[in-house]
Amino acid sequence: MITLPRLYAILDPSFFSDDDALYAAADGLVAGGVELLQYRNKSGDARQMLDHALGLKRLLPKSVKLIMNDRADLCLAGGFDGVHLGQDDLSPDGARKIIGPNLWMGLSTHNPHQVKAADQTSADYIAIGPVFPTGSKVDPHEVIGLKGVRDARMCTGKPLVAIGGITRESCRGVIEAGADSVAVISDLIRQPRQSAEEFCRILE
Ligand code: TZP
Ligand code: MG
Repeated sequence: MITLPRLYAILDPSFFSDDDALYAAADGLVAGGVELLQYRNKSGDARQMLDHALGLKRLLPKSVKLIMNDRADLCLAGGFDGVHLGQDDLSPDGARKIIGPNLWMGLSTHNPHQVKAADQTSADYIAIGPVFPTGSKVDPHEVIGLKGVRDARMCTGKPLVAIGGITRESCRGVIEAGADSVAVISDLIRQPRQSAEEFCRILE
């Protein structure tokens, strides 16, 4: 079983003005203590995604685990450490055929039924959310609240990542509800290094 750090940072290029700002944010996050970073790009094409992936890989220390959202092929091409799949992406079995037995695979879920199903797959961790309202996802699922995190915890022994609207203020309660890790986009954007440091301090 894998062990996840408490903070799982997600970097989405649509929140940054250009590539320099994206890489500066990545650098700041890692300086602030981030050890697990997902690259999530919902609007760029595959070529831009691979460019960013290779850029991040070159820039960041080897100790930082890099996860590619949605795309098992770009996970491999970018030399990433794992892939994160949604319910409408390649199936866990399909993605596993591409990435092999050793790279990490995460699976997004939104209710107990999906958590139980994900628990039966080769996913290394399960994400649950949105815990709170979020502005970072187009057409988000229904908010599940801390009760949704507690319910998900009852359905799996795999590492559980909570996502959606989680802030420095709310993160402690999310871990206390049973999550192993919190995935965050918005509350890391404005001051990546300082925010990451604060998350890490609060969650240590
Ligand atoms: N999946 C569920 S909520 C969400 C994703 C990708 C967005 C999380 O971003 P934020 O800004 O931390 O709410
Ligand atoms: Mg996806």
